[in-house]
Amino acid sequence: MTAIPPDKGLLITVEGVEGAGKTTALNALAEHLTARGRAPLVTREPGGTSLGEAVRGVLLDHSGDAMCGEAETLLIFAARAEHLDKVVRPALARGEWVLCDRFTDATYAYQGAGRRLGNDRIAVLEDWVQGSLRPDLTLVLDLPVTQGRARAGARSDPDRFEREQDTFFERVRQNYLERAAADPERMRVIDASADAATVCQALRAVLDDWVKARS
Ligand code: T5A
Repeated sequence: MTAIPPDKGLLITVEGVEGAGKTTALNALAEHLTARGRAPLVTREPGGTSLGEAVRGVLLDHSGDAMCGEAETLLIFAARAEHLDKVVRPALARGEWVLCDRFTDATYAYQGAGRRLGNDRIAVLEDWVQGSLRPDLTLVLDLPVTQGRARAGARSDPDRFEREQDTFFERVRQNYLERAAADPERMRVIDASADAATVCQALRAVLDDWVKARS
């Protein structure tokens, strides 16, 4: 295991099905890192730039015609290319730690598995848009689909993804778990079914252990 040089930028991503508690987790992790003198740049996908936020609006909007999976995937990678160019790569080059709410593992899970486009086509776009850039650490918040949907379901107007069937989200969840099992060094699965305080405590512990192992 290679030690992290003190001035190295790091990309840490948080993933999970709908209502897994990513936003809650990100806030807790940002606070935790800030208290340790490592205030991260917090951002999200799709989004993080003006173009990315506009694309996010298109992706989440449920009022238009149904969008095909290929168009959806290309829009996500267009937003990602802009995000990497304008926000993520410059921050990493400055030696900052970037905490990102979803990244390409979400594309494998939602478009590759959920939309059934398969991993291979996502991998081609990942290589093209990202080159060799991959997250250093990915925290996957895992919980049963029905529990996550119950948490997110309090919203009055579900977005285009939230309108999908449970079977779609089961494929999403399965893909996250399979990818994490195949890459345990980078991807850590956290049981997100407990109360928020317990989940945040578990996340802080995983992050601290991960950093400590590389110091
Ligand atoms: N997408 C994204 C793709 O399809 N492909 C991609 O490549 C990418 C990058 C938007 C959508 O984009 C899709 C996937 C998404 O559908 P998003 O905004 O990250 O992405 O998606 P959401 O999952 O919809 O984000 P949410 O804000 O709904 O969920 P969070 O952030 O996981 O959950 P959070 O923290 O807002 O919590 C939800 C509710 O649960 C409570 C919170 O207080 C809140 O009310 N809560 C808990 N309750 C009990 N116990 C806990 N442990 C709790 N943690 C949080």
